[in-house]
Amino acid sequence: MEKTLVIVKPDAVCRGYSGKILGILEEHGLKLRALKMLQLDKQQAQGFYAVHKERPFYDSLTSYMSSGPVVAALLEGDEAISKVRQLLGDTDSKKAAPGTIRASFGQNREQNAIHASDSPGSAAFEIPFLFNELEITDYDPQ
Ligand code: FUP
Repeated sequence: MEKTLVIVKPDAVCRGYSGKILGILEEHGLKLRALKMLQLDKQQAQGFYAVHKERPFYDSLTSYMSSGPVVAALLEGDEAISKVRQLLGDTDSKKAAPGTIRASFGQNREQNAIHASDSPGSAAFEIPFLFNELEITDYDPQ
């Protein structure tokens, strides 16, 4: 079983889509292991997206990600990383295939409703960035 980190971004939280988005992920067999709502400050957003620090969109992205509340979730499942990325759709919500989460709930390339780890390496960085061991549960799915 693989773990992945998703963040429902401020645009989707503020428009009331957090529950719907988490519901879609659960319906597709992803098991919720940890969940929390928080607001990142600019420095925390910069740390989370440090991999993009040389990119032209870094300042705007990290300002946006610290502009409002987010919902972070640790999900587990068979091939969870690629499965969730498929459910997300293209980075740019306007180009994402109909039915994908970003097409349904996002608005553009930056305000694209949801982040998800894109590799085992990024999941290994992102999960402990947002959750400590006490916040991660385990249970048998019914
Ligand atoms: P993704 O893995 O689909 O989230 O996309 P990327 O890793 O390419 O980009 C990271 C974040 O930067 C995305 F959520 C969207 C944002 N971004 C921009 O705001 N502008 C760009 O030109 C490219 C990405």
